[in-house]
Amino acid sequence: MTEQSGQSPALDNLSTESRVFPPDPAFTGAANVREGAYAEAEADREAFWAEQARRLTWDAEWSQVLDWSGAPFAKWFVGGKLNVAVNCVDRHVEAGNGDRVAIHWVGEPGDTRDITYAQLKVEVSKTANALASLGLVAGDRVAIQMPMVPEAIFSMLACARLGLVHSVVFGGFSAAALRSRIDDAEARVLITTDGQYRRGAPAPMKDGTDEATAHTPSIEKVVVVRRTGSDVQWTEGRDVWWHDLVDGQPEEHTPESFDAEHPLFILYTSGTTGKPKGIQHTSGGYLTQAAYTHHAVFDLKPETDVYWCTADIGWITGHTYIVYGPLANGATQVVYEGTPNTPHEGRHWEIIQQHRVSIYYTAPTLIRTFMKWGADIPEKYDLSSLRVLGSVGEPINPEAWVWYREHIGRGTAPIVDTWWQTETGAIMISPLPGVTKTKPGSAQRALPGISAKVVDDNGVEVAHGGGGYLVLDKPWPSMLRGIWGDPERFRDTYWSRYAEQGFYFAGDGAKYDADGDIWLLGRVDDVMNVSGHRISTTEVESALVSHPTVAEAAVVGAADETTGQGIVAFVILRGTAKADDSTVKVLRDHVAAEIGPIAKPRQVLVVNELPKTRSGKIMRRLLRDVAENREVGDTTTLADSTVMDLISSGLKDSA
Ligand code: 6R9
Repeated sequence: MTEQSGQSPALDNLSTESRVFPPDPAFTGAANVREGAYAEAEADREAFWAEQARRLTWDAEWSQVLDWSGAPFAKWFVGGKLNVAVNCVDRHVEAGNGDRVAIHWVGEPGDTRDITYAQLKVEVSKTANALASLGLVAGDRVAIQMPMVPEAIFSMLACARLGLVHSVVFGGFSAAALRSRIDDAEARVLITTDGQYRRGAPAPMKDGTDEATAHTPSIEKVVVVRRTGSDVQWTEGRDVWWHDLVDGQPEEHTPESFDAEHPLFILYTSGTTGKPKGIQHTSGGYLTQAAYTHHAVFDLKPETDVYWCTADIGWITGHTYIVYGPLANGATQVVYEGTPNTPHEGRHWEIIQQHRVSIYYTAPTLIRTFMKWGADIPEKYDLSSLRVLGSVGEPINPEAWVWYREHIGRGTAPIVDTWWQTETGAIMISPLPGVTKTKPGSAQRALPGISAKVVDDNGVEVAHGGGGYLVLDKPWPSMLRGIWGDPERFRDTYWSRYAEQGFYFAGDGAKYDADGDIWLLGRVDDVMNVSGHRISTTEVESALVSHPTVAEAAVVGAADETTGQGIVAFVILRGTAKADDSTVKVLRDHVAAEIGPIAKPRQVLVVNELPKTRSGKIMRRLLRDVAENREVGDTTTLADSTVMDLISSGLKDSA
């Protein structure tokens, strides 16, 4: 590896990427974490995590750090008691930081709201009193489908305060998707808004949730925040306005202590089958790793930094790095409601300039979009406050990494490429700013206290330079505790592939470089990654075949310059259905309605046949070749070897 300062031409090829960026000594001198942390944690992993758990305020001390006797079901900080919301809010007020801004909220139309920790305590207490007044008790599930408004964060924290289990459903998910998530978790209450701002205009929200809750027997109340002021349908006795319910509540709420393993939330994510998995997280271990990683990976200095994570609270990144990690650490952060190009393409840079944002955490798909919009846009703004840049959601290509560093980070801000999953709860693999010599495109090394390996099919660790599957070979505090209502699926999905070794199978391909640093190579299962969102091929296929004109469908993720992968669907139509543009449009819209606009296929290609093996498995590899305009690969395992010619010539005819 050569060390250089980044002038070399952008290489967009992981296998030849060799640039290395050593940390600035001045940064290293003041960094939150030292190189020695790795060895220290390695020497006694449990002692290391116990020390990190002391970042939190506990009401009762634990008697055991880790109980792994029921593996793969872990218990961390056994016997310990705490209240997660008190840790994220009250204790900062008690420590004299009540006047510190917790949230600089920026609405899409330009309205703003600064919320101090003292004000946050009042809002969360009132919301907790309101939810308790609905008869909810610890352990009950509350569904939340909301845009990025402060009330969404108040709701999550109020649930945590009462021991209610929240299930946040991304605002872009369809009524059908919301309904199945509500049913699976049997949520008693749904919190939503009348509407939401999307690209400068109000769009409906409650219309969709009404469609969902028309068929959800478990929902007793729907709490509605007024955001856009648009007209909504109202179901008397069930619907209640947030302001009617919350505004008059007492500002004091006495919190209860909950067990470290008390469930905190469920978050649904796509798996390899059509049915999303309700990933379960608990309290003490989750908050410990959220707080530690936010402190270590972003080098957070709560007194001086202004932090901004651009994720939506509907995803795990929003849970851990907008709500729980930063607030547990007493950070000041920006929360932005809208899209990055509303009202103009410099919106993010304008917000960074205005709030002097020092830590910015976003996704590769957005970085590539910024690249497309042009470097002259960020150049118009003062970005000199930025000192740490983060990336999450998918592998970042070296070209985008270098652009991010040069045009946003002025060639000096360290970039942390953070690998983790809904299931891991918090960051697992990432460089540490001030410690790691960074490499464009590599997440590099498991954090102190975390262990990850790249192994072959037999579970044997591959040599430096070799590739295979990413596994996590030691339990970690914020690991998922199961899949809601389906312990068998939990074992099957994550623990059966390397049952003998007891490894957690992450579903990602990875390789070691010559230094032993880890490079993530994308999913190895049927999960696509579109703009950092996980969508399963099966989920989209089921949506397509649910349409009366479709006989059969096969879906692949094809490389896409902006979104990482784009969804390409191959469909066989029924009988007399016509293979024309209007059918294609109908099918794309149908998928958007079934799952949500993020799952809308980039292309729908009508074909007469699909390539299958003799055992009837669709050979997606060959379809991916077609979707990516490549020479079609090895077809010898096809039941009918002429199928690919038929598909290719059929596509040419219809082009
Ligand atoms: C946090 C989050 C998880 C999947 C994961 C992997 C991909 C996330 C990555 C990355 C390479 C990174 N992924 N971060 N791949 N480098 N820095 O995104 O959770 O939505 O559950 O997705 O995303 O494929 O398995 P989630």
